[in-house]
Amino acid sequence: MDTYGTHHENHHSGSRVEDFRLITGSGKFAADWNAPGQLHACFARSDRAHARIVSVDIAPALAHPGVKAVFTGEDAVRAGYVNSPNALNFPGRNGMRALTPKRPVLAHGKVRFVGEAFALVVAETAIQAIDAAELIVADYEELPAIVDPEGSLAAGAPQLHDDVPGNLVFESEAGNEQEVDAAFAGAAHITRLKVQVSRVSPSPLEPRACLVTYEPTNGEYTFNVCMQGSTFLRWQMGTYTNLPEDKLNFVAQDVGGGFGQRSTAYPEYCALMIAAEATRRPVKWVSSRVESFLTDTHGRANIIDGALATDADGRFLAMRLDWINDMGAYLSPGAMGHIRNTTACMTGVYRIPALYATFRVPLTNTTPVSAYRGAGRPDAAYAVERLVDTAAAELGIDRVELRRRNFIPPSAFPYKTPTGSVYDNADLPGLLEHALAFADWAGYERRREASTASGRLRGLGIATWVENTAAGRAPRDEVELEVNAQGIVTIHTVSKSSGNGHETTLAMIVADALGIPRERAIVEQCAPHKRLVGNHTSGSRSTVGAGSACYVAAQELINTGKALAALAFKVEPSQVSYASGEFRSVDSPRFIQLADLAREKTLSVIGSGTFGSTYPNGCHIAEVEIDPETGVSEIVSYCAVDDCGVVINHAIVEGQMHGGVVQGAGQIFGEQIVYDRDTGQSLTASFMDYTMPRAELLRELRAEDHPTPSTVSPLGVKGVGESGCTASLPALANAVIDALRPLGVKHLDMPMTPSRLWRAMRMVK
Ligand code: MCN
Repeated sequence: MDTYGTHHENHHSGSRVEDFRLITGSGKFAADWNAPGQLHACFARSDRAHARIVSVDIAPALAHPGVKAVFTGEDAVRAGYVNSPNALNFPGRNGMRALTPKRPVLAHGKVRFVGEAFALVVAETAIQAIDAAELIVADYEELPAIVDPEGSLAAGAPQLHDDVPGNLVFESEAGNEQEVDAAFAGAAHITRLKVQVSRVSPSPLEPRACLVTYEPTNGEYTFNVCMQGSTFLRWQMGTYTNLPEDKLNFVAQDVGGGFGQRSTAYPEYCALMIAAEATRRPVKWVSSRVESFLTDTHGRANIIDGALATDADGRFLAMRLDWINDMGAYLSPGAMGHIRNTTACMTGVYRIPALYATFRVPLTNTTPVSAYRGAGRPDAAYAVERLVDTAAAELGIDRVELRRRNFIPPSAFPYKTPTGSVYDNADLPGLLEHALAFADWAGYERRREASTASGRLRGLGIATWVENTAAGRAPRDEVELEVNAQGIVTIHTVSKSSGNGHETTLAMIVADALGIPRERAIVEQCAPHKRLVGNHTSGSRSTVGAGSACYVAAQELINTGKALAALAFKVEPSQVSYASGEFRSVDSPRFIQLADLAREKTLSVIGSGTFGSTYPNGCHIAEVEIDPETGVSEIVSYCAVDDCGVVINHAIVEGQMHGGVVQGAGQIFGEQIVYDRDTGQSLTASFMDYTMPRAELLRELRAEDHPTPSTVSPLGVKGVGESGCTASLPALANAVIDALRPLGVKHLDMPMTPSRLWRAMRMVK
């Protein structure tokens, strides 16, 4: 019942149609695109965190062999490429509108973080461009830098932008303050916990790259770029450059990881446009890994001060969360998730009658922060689930029992949260029991004793979570189906895979709906000549949005086909039936195949719909062992039971979960971007210093489904692409703290590195 479709068992075999290409080195990534006559670009970047630019000497670079041109902030300002797009387009506290400081695509007047580009060199070869960029010297008047978001809000902090007083770009609130105050006043117990969700670098395998071609005859620009879809990028780039969106074309084939970081209109792309237009030559730029660390948007970077009020029986009465969302030196469109997504599910899977949250969004002299897989949801789940575990410890109530007591009951769905979200469907008590049995919760004590006997501390962690998926900026999702004379159905979608598996799953949805073999359905993503309305791939929305539109389009195709077949059969459309690629007349043996309808010209239909948000949820249970002598921890068991509604492809869903959980584990145990507090220099700008998770971090993930079909999608699907991150941050942190609690440790901030654990174990002794 929970498995999608029954027609083609090979769909569930685990292979993805894109995999052969990707694992045999036949993929085509952004840097693989070349255009005749192309120039190569390199950016000169700030080595100061905060400084006034007194002058920039480009003469030595211009004199360098092979250099064609050099551009600076003045060119960016002259082009008018200064309106960095922002998606915080809703009113904040007291009607406040987000302040969006200008960001010339090459820094002008001031630099505000280490790595900010202030000049662009284009040359005949990449090496010439790199060598010449090193010759560019900026004369700076250095200014004090602030890298700490709380410090940035303090009186007397260095000011980044003249038009952002107090470095505060936005302040907003959610919920009801009075209700919460009243509930806190009458509470039997109040649990307080302040947590940090560290700043991390999403680090896709493929470094950022872009080739821009300018066509002077019509003023159009074509970008070969790593992206998560063209519609969002086109809107952002149009805003940045003031150019009509129809002048901007995006072409990509394979994308080596997106994770939210490939959805942003980076200033570099617009600077390349200036160069391509000026030189009348295509311009190509491929970033280095150090540039990725310094200039690709970072993720998370939130500080959350929480309090949970309970009655004498441990029932949750109210929750208060105060958020500080560090956005780095400029506001990027991804900032929206940090407020919208966190608000959508802030009370988690619990019936908490009253909620009040405040957000302050400061700027700091650091790399801009944007969406990273989960985009606020892991942060919210982490804050809530750490609070719940802390409350259980303080109240002396078993943490499973405390959760069970406060779950939203199945009868309450669809459930409206205090912030107005409507959770479509979930079976939280059933999910919990499923996970407890799957992870052998009852047998834990034996395993802990065995660990103790071998001199290791063991911890058991649980997280029950829910997140919103499938919201989107576009008013609807459109998918076009084209049938050719061979009966091949091409699925045109504006959603774009960056590893998520669209070519397999969208084809499965259409093939299954049409009852044809999967091989006869082919996915074409972001075809430049198709200007369909729809959303890019983010917010774990492609299956709900594009996938549901695929289903609608297939129905549309069947209906159109029935009308055409009826004409041929000289009957009413209602007298035509359809199955497995064939239209039959009910009262004669005549039939027409799908391919026959496209003999003379391609048959095409558009399916569209606005489906809304769905709310996947789950229960993850992790066990860790910690070596008290070294502080090294090991994940010895990880069980995930999830409800992403109807599952289209189990292998992909499990892969998505695996990837997300490992990214969460990476953040809990090692990943963190660190800045020097005095100079604002990044101390983690390479994989020598930034601890990417290795395969050994999570040796095995055991996963099972506990589906409740979504009611917003005709397929019953919910998103899954980010759930692993949302679940694993709290599950793993709770496991580590559980191991250390007997020693008196109540909380530790991530990353829970060996040295931090080792020190914590000694401090409390
Ligand atoms: N799926 C399914 N059944 C469901 C739900 C999903 O079979 N009920 C399948 C889908 O069809 C799709 C995959 O699972 O192949 C993820 O689907 P979905 O949850 O709809 O998410 P998206 O396709 O929109 O992917 C976006 C999501 C996000 S927001 C980030 S960030 C992320 C992620 O996916 N970035 C990724 N997973 C990633 N995986 C890889 N390899 N690379 C990234 O950059």
